[in-house]
Amino acid sequence: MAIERTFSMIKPDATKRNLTGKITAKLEEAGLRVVASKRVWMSKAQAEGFYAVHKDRPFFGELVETMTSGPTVVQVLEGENAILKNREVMGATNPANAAEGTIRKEFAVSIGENSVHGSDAPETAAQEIAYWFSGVELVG
Ligand code: DAT
Ligand code: MG
Repeated sequence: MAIERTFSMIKPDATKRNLTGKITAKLEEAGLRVVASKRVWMSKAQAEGFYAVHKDRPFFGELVETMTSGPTVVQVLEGENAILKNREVMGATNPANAAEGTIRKEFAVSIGENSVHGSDAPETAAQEIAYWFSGVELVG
């Protein structure tokens, strides 16, 4: 399996509870390397643009409100099979369905406040990395 890069975000519900270090440790323990990281308090326009794929979903307003309610930490992760590996470490979208040992099982509050985001495919990973980072910010 090739070395991949994926986009990860530690959401406001988690930064507010000071969980950035614990969540990053879980990603690193899974073999993912943080090659870029910064703290961003998203504007409404940035959140709407980032989650544009969900704009017609009933939860979109709540999603944008939640994502702009505090700082996030946006990261690029690198490793073998990084996209799938990150999704595995994150756990299911709804923490009630998340497997033991996953970030969402351990830390998420609800389906809307589920602590982390992770790209779901190579195309979205490339788009999401480019949305938040320029090439010179990626330090492998
Ligand atoms: P994931 O974050 O696991 O990729 P997704 O892409 O389906 O999940 O949805 C994006 C985010 O939108 C999700 O992390 C939390 C929010 N969300 C999804 N379904 C929701 C729902 N039924 N109610 C409230 N928020 C929801
Ligand atoms: Mg998604």
